[in-house]
Parts: sequence; structure tokens; C-alpha cells
Amino acid sequence: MKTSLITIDGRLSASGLKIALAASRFNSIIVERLVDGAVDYLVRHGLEEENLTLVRLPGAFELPLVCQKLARSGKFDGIAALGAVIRGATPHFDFVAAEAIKGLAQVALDTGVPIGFGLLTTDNVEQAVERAGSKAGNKGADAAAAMLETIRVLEQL
Ligand code: INI
Repeated sequence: MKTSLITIDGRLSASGLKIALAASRFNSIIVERLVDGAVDYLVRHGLEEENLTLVRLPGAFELPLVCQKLARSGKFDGIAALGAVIRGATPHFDFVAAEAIKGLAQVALDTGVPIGFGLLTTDNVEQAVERAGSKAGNKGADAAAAMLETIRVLEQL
């Protein structure tokens, strides 16, 4: 890579940031693992626990509204949205998943507050378990990592 490039990279220190996790109760067995993964990632990257707020909400459909309120409050540098929509669990999977995804993207764009996307959308429970701390890693930790990097990149732009 050319060394003369101006490159902006996010530092991965969470120290001094104020972060909210918004976590749905639906499919809580899975979502708790996502919460654990996000907390573990953030604390290992220097976040002081007193700067971390965990908000519980009913289901994925409620994530955008809760994240919008958190983002507009001005109290948080970033938010990680954590939930699990599992196709087998309901015929309205597609509606719930689509509205949650669209809504979360809209909140980030409207408010400028980075939102880590930690909403699993899977065909079955096995796939969700794989992404909640087993074979396929932990998407809660991944969402926290993406949020942190985005916060630090935006600070420099
Ligand atoms: N909410 C989820 O978070 N995951 C799901 O899989 C799910 N399914 O399958 O129905 C789900 N539904 C609840 C929805 O998010 C709302 O909480 C509910 O409709 C009340 O508004």
C-alpha cells in the first residue's frame, strides 16, 4: 500500500466513552449471550463499567424506537442494538426483521450516533446459537466492535 495515503483509522479504545446496549427480551437465551459478548468486548477495550447502560425492551420491533430515544438523549457516544429474530418462531419473521433493520439504519443516519447492529436474523435456533458465542463467534461482540470503530472514525472526520 502507498505510504503517502492519508489514512484514517479508528483507535479501539473505549475509555471515556458513554455507551448504551439496547437488548430485546424475546429469545432471551440467545440475546443474553449477545449482551455478554458486547460487555466483555467493551470492558476489555477500556470501557469503564459505570459508563455502560443496559436497556431491556420487549422485542426486535421495539429496538429502533428505543435506540432513537437513546441517541437523541445526547447521553451516549454509541449504541449497540442486540436481539434475535428467528424464522421458525413466527410467521411474521420477515416483517419484524425488516422493520427492525430499516429502523435501526434510519436512526443512525438521522441522529449521527453510531449503532452497532447486533440483531441476529436466522432460520432456526441452531444458527442463532452458533452466532451467540459458539461456532460463528459472538455477534454481540462484533456489534460492539463495529460501533467502537465507527465512533473513533467519525471523531476524526
Ligand atoms: N421479536 C424478536 O425480537 N424476535 C423474534 O423472533 C420475534 N418473533 O419471532 O416474533 C419477535 N417478535 C416480537 C416483536 O419484536 C414485538 O416485540 C412484538 O410484536 C410487540 O410489538
